Amino acid sequence: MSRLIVVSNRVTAPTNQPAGGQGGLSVALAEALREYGGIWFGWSGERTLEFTGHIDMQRTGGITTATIDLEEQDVEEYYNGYANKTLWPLFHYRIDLTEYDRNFDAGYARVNQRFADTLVPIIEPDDIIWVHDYHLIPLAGELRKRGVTNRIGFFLHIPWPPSRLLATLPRHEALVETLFDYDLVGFQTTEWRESFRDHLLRETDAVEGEGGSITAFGKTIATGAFPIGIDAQSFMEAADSPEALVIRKRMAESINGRQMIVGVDRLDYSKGLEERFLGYERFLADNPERSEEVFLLQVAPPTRGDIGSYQEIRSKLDTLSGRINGAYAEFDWVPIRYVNRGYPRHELAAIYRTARIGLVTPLRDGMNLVAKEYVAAQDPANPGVLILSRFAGASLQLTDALLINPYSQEEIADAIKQGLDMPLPERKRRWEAMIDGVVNDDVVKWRTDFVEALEAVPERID
Ligand code: GDG
Repeated sequence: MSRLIVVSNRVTAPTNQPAGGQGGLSVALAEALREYGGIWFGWSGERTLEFTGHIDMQRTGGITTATIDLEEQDVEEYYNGYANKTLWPLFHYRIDLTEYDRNFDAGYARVNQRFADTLVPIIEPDDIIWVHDYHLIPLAGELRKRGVTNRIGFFLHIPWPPSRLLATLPRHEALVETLFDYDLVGFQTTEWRESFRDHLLRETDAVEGEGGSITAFGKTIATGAFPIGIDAQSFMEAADSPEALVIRKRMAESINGRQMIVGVDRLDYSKGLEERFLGYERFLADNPERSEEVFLLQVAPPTRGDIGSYQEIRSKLDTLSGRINGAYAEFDWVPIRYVNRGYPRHELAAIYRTARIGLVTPLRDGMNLVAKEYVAAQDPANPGVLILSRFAGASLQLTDALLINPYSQEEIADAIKQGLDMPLPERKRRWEAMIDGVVNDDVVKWRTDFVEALEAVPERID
């Protein structure tokens, strides 16, 4: 049987602690890696003065991780630069925030070469390699240059942008072409896959074949949509765990009979937090007689704090939450509880369970796992209401949520009102229509479907 090698920017292997703050992704990948006797390869998160190429191999939580340190300049140009100042905003349709800088290109290419140089000696002939996300698009090309003929798959966790936006990226042709060094390129939804295909049909002489295959640049690759899911079972159990019950009791006391609306997001401009606060303010302004019945708990742990656009959104939200609270609060009530830190997963599950409304309003999102976690954490006898942006990949699956356009404050405000007033039978009907998908299309199914599709790709002939 072949081994699986997973490659991602950061390695987030599960620890041995059972109640750790682990994400579903790392748990699901770790499980696959254990089954396949595989390795998880990536950046350690550590910075060194000079790149050494030393690989730190460890057995953690039953799997093998292989990590390398990067130079300060690598982190600046590759991670903070090309990945998060160029590709992330561009792929989330924010060309206003996209920085185009040749030094970033150089750093991105260099780090992908470094990944390839250090990975090649570890690869055995039968291994299959699964590369994750926008940080590592050129990795297959670099591996091919070094003679690697193994099967290599790529999964993009974020959207694929419209062709006209991608065309603003200098040397986008080379970035797209290098995806043809993979055997399989997977997207979260058919929408992003079609966007990729449309770009190829517009800009190249690509031909679409059977079952999602595309031929261009003299090579044929398989493509497909593989919607990522959550570890639903363990999330449902987390919401009912004794630790969660303690939190739920504490929350119930603090809520004091009010209805809670919850948002949980990394503090990222793609998540539509500003629009969410403004939409909620509109609800307060439109419904003064109701406003003290509710409050919004927004959990937003900061990320990518070295980057200017992240510092700006953080300071905007500080100002906005302060202004709204200043304008509407009473001596015994504040409309927004805004928290800039993360919670352990079981506490998060307890928070979702307690919230009458899950408010998920990204301006653009590859999938959005918070929406699925909110659904999984609900009490079947008394489920809450999910309000979900049409521009999240998850909206293609969670069609029984209240789907809104996050750019419209009115739509957010109206949906909040509708969610608060929604009778129990309708809440149950909508929740029941969503929960089966969340449970069945879980993170294990995503991983199995991808790996099976990669194994099924015919041998390359180039
Ligand atoms: C990218 C794509 C795609 C958040 N706050 C806390 C916390 N979280 C966890 C959530 C959820 C995860 O982080 C966030 O996942 P999302 O999917 O919502 O968004 P991104 O981080 O942008 O993820 C996205 C995803 O990749 C997977 O492919 O869905 O579209 O952008 O699991 O629960 N977890 C804990 N405490 C927090 O305070 N423990």
